[in-house]
Amino acid sequence: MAVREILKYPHPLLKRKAKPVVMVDEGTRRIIADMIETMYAAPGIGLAAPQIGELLRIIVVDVSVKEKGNGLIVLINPEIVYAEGEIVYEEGCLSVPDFSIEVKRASDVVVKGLDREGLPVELKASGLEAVAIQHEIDHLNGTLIIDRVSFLKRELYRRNRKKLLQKQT
Ligand code: QAP
Ligand code: CO
Repeated sequence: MAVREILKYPHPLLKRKAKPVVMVDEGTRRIIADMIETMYAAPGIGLAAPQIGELLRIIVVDVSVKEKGNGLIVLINPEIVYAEGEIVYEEGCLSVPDFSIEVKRASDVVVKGLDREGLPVELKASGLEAVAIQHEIDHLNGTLIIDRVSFLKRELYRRNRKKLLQKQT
């Protein structure tokens, strides 16, 4: 396992639609192991494969505060099959540092996909966990929270990040 570099906005890969995993094999499990390690190292509560440069439909989520690994969700080819309710949460993203925005999403979801063995799974999530799953599925479709603000605000953020990066080097 390895902590991988997290791609940051405006990296072009983050805008692309990730491809479904056709076979869950050792390579897939290796990517998942790296995603988990990278998420905990950050630390973050969710990560999508494109954030580490893998254009595949895989997400990991762990919103549990203590007992690392206890609330871990790994989903391959995740699909929301049922959604209800509303929740507004101030979201951040490891790929969009120093930015947050209130997003309205479903408060309760049922999501299906494959587990690390390639077996079908279906799970229910609510609250923060439901928010995290929807946020990570957005990544698989090339959508970031920064895409939810106006063009002008996005350009301002981009310009400030560029300046900051130049100062660091
Ligand atoms: C996605 O986000 C998410 O800007 C996961 O300086 C967000 O783990 C799911 C993070 C909101 C549910 C609700 C962001 C850490 C972590 C930052 C994250 C930062 C440090 C974000
Ligand atoms: Co994110």
